[in-house]
Amino acid sequence: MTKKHPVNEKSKQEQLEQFKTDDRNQALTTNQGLKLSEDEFSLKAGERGPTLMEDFHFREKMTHFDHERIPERIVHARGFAAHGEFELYDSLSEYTKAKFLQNPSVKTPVFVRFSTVAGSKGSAETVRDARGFATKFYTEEGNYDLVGNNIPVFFIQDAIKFPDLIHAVKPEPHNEMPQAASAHDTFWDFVANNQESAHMVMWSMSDRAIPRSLRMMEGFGVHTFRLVNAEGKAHFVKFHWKPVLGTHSLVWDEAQTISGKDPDFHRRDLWESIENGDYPEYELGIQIIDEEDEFKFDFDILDPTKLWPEEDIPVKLVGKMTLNRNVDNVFAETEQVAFHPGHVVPGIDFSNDPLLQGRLFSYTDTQLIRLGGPNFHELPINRPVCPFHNNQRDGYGRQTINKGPVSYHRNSLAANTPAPVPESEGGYAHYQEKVEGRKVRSRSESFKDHFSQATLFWNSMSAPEKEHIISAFSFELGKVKSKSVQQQVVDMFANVSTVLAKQVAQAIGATPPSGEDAPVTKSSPALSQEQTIKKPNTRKVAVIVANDFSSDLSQVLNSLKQQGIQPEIVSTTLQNVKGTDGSELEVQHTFLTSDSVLFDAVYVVGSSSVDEKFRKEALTFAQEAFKHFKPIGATDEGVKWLQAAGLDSSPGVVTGETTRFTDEFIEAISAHRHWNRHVI
Ligand code: HDE
Repeated sequence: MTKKHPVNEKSKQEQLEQFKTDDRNQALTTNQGLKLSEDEFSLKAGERGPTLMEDFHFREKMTHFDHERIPERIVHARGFAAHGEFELYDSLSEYTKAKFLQNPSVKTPVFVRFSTVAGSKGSAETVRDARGFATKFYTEEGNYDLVGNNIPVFFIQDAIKFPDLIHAVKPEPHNEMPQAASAHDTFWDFVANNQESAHMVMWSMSDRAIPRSLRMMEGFGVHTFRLVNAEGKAHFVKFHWKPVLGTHSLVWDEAQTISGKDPDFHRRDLWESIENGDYPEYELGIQIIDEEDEFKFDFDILDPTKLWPEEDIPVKLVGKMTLNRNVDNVFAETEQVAFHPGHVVPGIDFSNDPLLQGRLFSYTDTQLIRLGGPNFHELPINRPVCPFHNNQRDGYGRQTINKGPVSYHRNSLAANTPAPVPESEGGYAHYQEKVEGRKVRSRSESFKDHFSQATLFWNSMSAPEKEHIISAFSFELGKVKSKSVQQQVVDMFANVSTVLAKQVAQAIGATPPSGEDAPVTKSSPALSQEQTIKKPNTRKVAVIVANDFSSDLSQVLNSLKQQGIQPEIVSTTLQNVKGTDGSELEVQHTFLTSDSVLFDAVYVVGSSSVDEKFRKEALTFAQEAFKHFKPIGATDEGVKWLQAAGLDSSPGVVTGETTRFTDEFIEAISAHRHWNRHVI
């Protein structure tokens, strides 16, 4: 397990360790184990002559390289993952017999892969998109996968529409643009003509679609599942992950700049946090509905475009997941991990949600092409921690060497083993839901309300959140070329809110709807990020310093660090800066290599011995942070610079003129953003 230490303070020894590979100190060989005497020059007929066919080493090396890539995931291609563990708070035996949910003293190993949905494998990470949040629990009864998203509902109600949705959102096929973006005609054409998407579109136009960090976003199982206890009694359940650091977002302008400045922003943040010992934590929550209450709600609990309002059906926090180990090899682990909503353990079962039912087919199917055959369960990252035995044999990439002649069930030669075991001994038995009906291709009437919960979401947003949603629609539709599609979308979202639709219409030159919104009868405060947990720890602060800085600085920096805040020094060059008292600070970033958008806050210290260029660079940092509503601190010369630029005395701007500078700056950092600031 990694020790707690800032990345930049790693000792030489540790830095060397970082580059350690399993092959260190070994002789270079071919894959057949033949030691090689040369690896830089292919075998030639004469020094300037043609390369020879018999150069088996060249051919092996090149062939392997030529086959290094596997097909990227059709969706969720861009992902990053980490290992960790899950601990239960109290036994859930009342609801489920799943062994890993019985005993709070059991730690279940987990592997979590986060992802964006639309972009290709190399796309930027801070794009506007839903995020995948897929967790593999390696339980003693087999692997359980909770394959969720950071948005609790989905665009469509039936899996058969998934290829259409994804074709619409992916780059348009005639010119392959735009990458990793929904701001184009085909996506919005799909939305307007598939109105079940209204609720999820509200979420994806909201701040939820641009998370600050993978450590600061919620996760949702989305579908209704079933928990079944040892007596065979079932309850409907929805799963939640609640981040211990709260749910926080970027602002859109910042997200777009980060896409260029650091396309790896989210994975870097996750990786560094784990290396620093700031382990990301998420609490597992469950919402439970009794089977008898299935029809008691004004929505259908099988409809994946609906959430269960937390105020009506509380989320019970049942355990905590901690991510505490980075992967050793991204390809072997993150790329080859194969999730599947159908990987369940006894005590967890499905509902008839038609989206879930379709997913239960798709995931194995996709692994067959992506991982090249039916043996992907044998890859180390996918192997259960418990033994597994069956009569499946052979296929591409088979690793197990099955012994003996018997590979069929119902046999006498191997005493009829491996044999099924009864439910009482851990055999999985499907919940015996009574099902009857005609074979139809149609949708239940109870799935036909597409706007009530989209409106609930809108009504639950704070004023800045609403503004962000209006801007997001205006941005996305502003990029749409078809006037007809623009108008169709405005007309569609007038069903959610005429305030929203009118403002978007105004921004894109469409005809606004008439009428007013009905009075608000219901909102769900849990949907707004305004009330989320706010903590200062793990926030990154750019500290802008030059030679001759004041001697008090180390005191401020130490106080920030004590709160778990991470000050990082930014200056003109990477040479250490010296204070007036002779103390020295190591510089981690220059104005060239870094940018305000990569930090949560900016602290301008400066010094009186800097030139105009330095002062301007420092102000660019502060002005950008100001525009993005971020906390800004200033002491020493920095105070004068902010005053001259008119940036002082605004909410969230703390200057050294107050006696409680450090405390107030920490408070400002904890608040994350200062929306009441006047930004032009
Ligand atoms: Fe997926 N989805 N999905 N999905 N999904 C895949 O499986 C699919 C849906 C989700 O990090 C694919 O291994 C269908 C909802 C995540 O490896 C594929 C439908 C939710 C990941 C697939 C959905 C998800 C995937 C592509 C409509 C949230 C990434 C590669 C019925 C609850 C997992 C792969 C990872 C990946 C199919 C809808 C979450 C093609 C048919 C709803 C987090 O099988």
